[in-house]
Amino acid sequence: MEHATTPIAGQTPGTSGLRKKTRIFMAPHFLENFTQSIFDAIGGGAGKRFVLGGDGRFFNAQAIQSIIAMAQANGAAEVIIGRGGLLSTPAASHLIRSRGADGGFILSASHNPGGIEADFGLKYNGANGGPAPEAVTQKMAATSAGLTRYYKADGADVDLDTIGTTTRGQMQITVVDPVADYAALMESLFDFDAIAALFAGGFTMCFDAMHAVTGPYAHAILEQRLGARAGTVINGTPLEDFGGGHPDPNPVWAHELMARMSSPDAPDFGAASDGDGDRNMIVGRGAYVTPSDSLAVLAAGAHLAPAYAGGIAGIARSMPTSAAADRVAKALGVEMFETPTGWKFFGSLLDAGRVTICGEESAGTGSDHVREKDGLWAVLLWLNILAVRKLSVAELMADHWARFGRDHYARLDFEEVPSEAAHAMLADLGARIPTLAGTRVEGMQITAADVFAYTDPVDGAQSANQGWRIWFEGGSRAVLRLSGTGTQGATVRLYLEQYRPPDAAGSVEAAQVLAPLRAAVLALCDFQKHLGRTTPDVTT
Ligand code: G16
Repeated sequence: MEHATTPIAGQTPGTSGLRKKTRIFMAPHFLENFTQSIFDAIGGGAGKRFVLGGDGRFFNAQAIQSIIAMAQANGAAEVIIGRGGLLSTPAASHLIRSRGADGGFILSASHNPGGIEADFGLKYNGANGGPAPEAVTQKMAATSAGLTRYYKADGADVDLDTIGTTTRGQMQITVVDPVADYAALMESLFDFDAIAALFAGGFTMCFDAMHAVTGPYAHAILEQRLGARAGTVINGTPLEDFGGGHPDPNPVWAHELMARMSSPDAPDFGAASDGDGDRNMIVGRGAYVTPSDSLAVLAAGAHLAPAYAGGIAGIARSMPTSAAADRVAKALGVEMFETPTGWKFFGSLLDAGRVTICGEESAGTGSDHVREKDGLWAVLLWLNILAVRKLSVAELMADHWARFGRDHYARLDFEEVPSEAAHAMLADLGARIPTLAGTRVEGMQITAADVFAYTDPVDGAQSANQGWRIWFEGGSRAVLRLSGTGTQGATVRLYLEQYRPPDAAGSVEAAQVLAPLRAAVLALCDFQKHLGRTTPDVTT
């Protein structure tokens, strides 16, 4: 049935789909407008098959019912839905690929909080299982700006809790177990016997699912299949508001896990995942592993898992991610790529077989097994490597740094700052970028500065203005960019990085190594003048 509507401004998908306050998504016609823009941008839904699921946050089930009715009215042949409306982002990516679907609708605002006063999101992934490329998201934005009608069928809600197939009009509705296919994929990649033997030998672990979507996946894979002791998974029941927390796996938001990992009876290994299951955090007993280091360790040890035993084709990392993985690529003699922030930029490299492992400083790592980052995949590869090498996390990191040196790293987040102030600060910096090389700030010499632009080596697509980069004497680097995933005001991210070779004397904390660089950049950009503060909300 055709419904008349009026365009709603501001429906421009960001780094990872459209994220807004839940109440905005719940406003009359909003979800429908954006969903119709997706159908229009992909050339309509007629005869197509779609995967559909979300992270279980507030409004998930209602939104799924609306999208089912719209898929029917747009002529779709089938929708494949996770039972209860649940699918983690990597599991959805896998289902799109394994079932040969044309694409998928994933409902999540990722690591942002859930609830009627919190956040909601919708993104569309294409037939390769990955986030829609920029050309398609731009089409969605343009379409939504001029939309005058959408199509939505009438009818009763679909039963999402019973596995099986039903029909509605011309459309088949297939409800599947959200975990089964994904668990089988993981079993095909990793040495489950070696990991099971590790647990059987007394190895202990704590996995914090943060009341988000990975709970059922982690219970099934870690506890039931691999034999980790009961209670290994904490906060394992998905809740509409994630128990009131931010399902963001970093030391600030996963404080329950961090407290356990530094207690006298800490388990051997700790990990957490986010709202939709694509991000991960790795922590050993008293040893937090930065996402950039985790990417490097996984790339260096991937050959220990059956799926990667033949070696990896190459590695890709987002620009603000540290150069730790570059050193591994060099040692392995494989290609290394530096892409803009956003998993979608890895898609063409993965599809072309140029890279096998990808990762980002924002706690995402993954491989060519799907086209999304994958939190549990990273955890299982870590377990596989630990099971083979028989080292603790701290020992493995020490071994890695002794071989490659260490890229000290920190990300400082200034959240919910007034959008105009953030843009003014960065415009001011941008205007000075061409003349910065050779100048000094706070006693530190700037050696180069630019605005990052990227040309996709496979399809030639160009992306400009992807962040500001400043290099200082001694090889340190600072990067500034605006977050594309916030839902309130602007978030300024400042990334700091300094390499120390394996033979550098003494062990020094990252904060100490990075202090002069931090002071220089805060002064250079005048955070105090523009944002009224120099202290970040979160440092990871
Ligand atoms: C999303 C993308 C990631 C990207 C991150 C950046 O993550 O999927 O590829 O690294 O955004 O976030 P920001 O722009 O805030 O720095 P997620 O987990 O939110 O989907």
